[in-house]
Amino acid sequence: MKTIFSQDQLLHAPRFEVSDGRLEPAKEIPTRAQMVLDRIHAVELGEVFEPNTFSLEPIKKVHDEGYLRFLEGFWEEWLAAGRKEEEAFPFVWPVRELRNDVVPEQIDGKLGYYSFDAGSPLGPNTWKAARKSADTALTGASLISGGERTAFALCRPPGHHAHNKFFGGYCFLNNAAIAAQSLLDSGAKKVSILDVDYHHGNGTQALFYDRADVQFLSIHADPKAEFPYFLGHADEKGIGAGEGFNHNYPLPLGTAWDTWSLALHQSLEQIKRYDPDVVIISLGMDPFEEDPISWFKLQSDDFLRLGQRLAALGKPTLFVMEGGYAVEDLGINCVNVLTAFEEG
Ligand code: Q9C
Ligand code: ZN
Repeated sequence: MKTIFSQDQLLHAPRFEVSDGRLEPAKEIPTRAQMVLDRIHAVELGEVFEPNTFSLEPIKKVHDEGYLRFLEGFWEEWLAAGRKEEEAFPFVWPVRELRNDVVPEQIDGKLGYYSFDAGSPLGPNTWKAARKSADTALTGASLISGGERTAFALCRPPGHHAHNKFFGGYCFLNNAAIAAQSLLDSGAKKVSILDVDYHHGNGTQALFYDRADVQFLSIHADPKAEFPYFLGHADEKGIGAGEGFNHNYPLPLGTAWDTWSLALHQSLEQIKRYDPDVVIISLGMDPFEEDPISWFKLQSDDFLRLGQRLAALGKPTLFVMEGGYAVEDLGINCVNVLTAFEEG
């Protein structure tokens, strides 16, 4: 299997995150990608190559232009405002009765307007890394459009929590959504996105919620108990033309393969019914039992089973990396999915 990755994706290197009511060491760190790369080389999964450089056009199909301009110019603006901190945290948001139709002019106002949490600091190279991560996804999509059965976009920073105009959950650009849109623009009529990250893919869901050309399915920790808390319930089915094309499988904390795989089975049945031209897997490795911030109980061998089941769909499949924070095992688990898929 071909892997796409750029060293520029390592340039986003947050030190801290606000989580669980306090400042904690950042979890979404460059080592994650390095561990996956090391394993890819160790098992000789296949060639690893640089993403192509794309214009902003395919990214603008998914993200608001003002949002993209904000991300691109943020660090300069931060310094111009006299800030000396090495990374920037939002701390005020336009929730409920507050207005979200006027973009603030001041830097902290903008930060809050364009985000939904304080877990995803912006640093000097966040834009550069996020842009490369999106290019990695776009290159993966172009391989599939060009006739490859599969490809692995080693995206980092991840993407599935990012909405049209706000970042959060370590995500800035929604790589899987950008890839899906680009596949549609290259001739695919229907794309399914199956999100197996431990956290609900709120951004991806929202981006395609009113559309029938992208089916979204997510197996994740019940948002009543887990981040992102405010989206991902079972009754979210899509709206308008998108009604019936969104499927959430919220599961209790502590879920192991027996129950998790039932949700997987249901997702795969829905995908078969939809009969997409391409499947995108939002590949979060945080359902793993030793993940430090997650509470599912999948084991390393279960990721082989996941790869086999995905292969059985028999569809062109693009893997897009999302979360997964048990860095020691991240490479093994991730590459388990990919090797089992290839052999399946
Ligand atoms: N105790 C991804 O996996 N922290 N993002 C939640 C809850 C944020 C995860 C803390 C988790 C974001 C891509
Ligand atoms: Zn996650």
